[in-house]
Amino acid sequence: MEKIGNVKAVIFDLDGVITDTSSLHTHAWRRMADEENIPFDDETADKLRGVSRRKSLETILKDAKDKYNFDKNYTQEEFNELMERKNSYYVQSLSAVTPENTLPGAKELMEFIKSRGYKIAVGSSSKNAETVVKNLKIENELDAMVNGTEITHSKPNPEVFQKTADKLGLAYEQCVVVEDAASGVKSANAGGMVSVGIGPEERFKDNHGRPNLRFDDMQSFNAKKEEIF
Ligand code: B16
Ligand code: MG
Repeated sequence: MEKIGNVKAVIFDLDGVITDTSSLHTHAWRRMADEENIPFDDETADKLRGVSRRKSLETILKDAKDKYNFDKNYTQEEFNELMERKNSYYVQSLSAVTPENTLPGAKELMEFIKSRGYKIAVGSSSKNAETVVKNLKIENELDAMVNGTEITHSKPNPEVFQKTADKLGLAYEQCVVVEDAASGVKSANAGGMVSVGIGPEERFKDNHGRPNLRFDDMQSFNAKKEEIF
């Protein structure tokens, strides 16, 4: 495996890369959807990786209509209440997140990358990213972080990662982005960064979402660290 070029920092996505809060997002959406009798299947859940809260609910309702003829129209106020309800369930579940909840290989990989002199950062679409990072007790390890409250355009727009590179004081091509979402890999590619996709090959089959490197999970990425960094 080739070394990763002339890069100076690694920007990690949070949900699905450092920790498995993506399953907590899914549980929270499912709880709200069940209460509302909105059909919500696993294929739709997978599309929500890296996608903003608003865009996630739009996707759930569109899929429910297209796949299951669910045809209820919500007012803007009702739509907002559904988003808030999901968020309250998600925030409740975050109290159970501890340092034990880092994905296998993630902490070791971050420590190794730091020890090799690279900067490390987090770029997340989540407005709750600070709470997650605090609960995982990794905030002191990070050289920079950008969360969902600091961006106007969510992934696949490159804003989140470009802002992170700006905070690090680095050019975009000096940064590697590690992402579990197709939308996040697109965002890194569009931003001129090196992209690493975490997840099955089928997830990244769309041309713009094709990562420079791909691993099935963080443990496999960690196993190759000495060859790459
Ligand atoms: P919130 P990431 C993303 O985080 C999640 O993957 C996505 O499922 C979620 O909808 C989004 O954050 C917004 O989260 O509702 O907490 O603002 O993968 O970019 O770290
Ligand atoms: Mg993610």
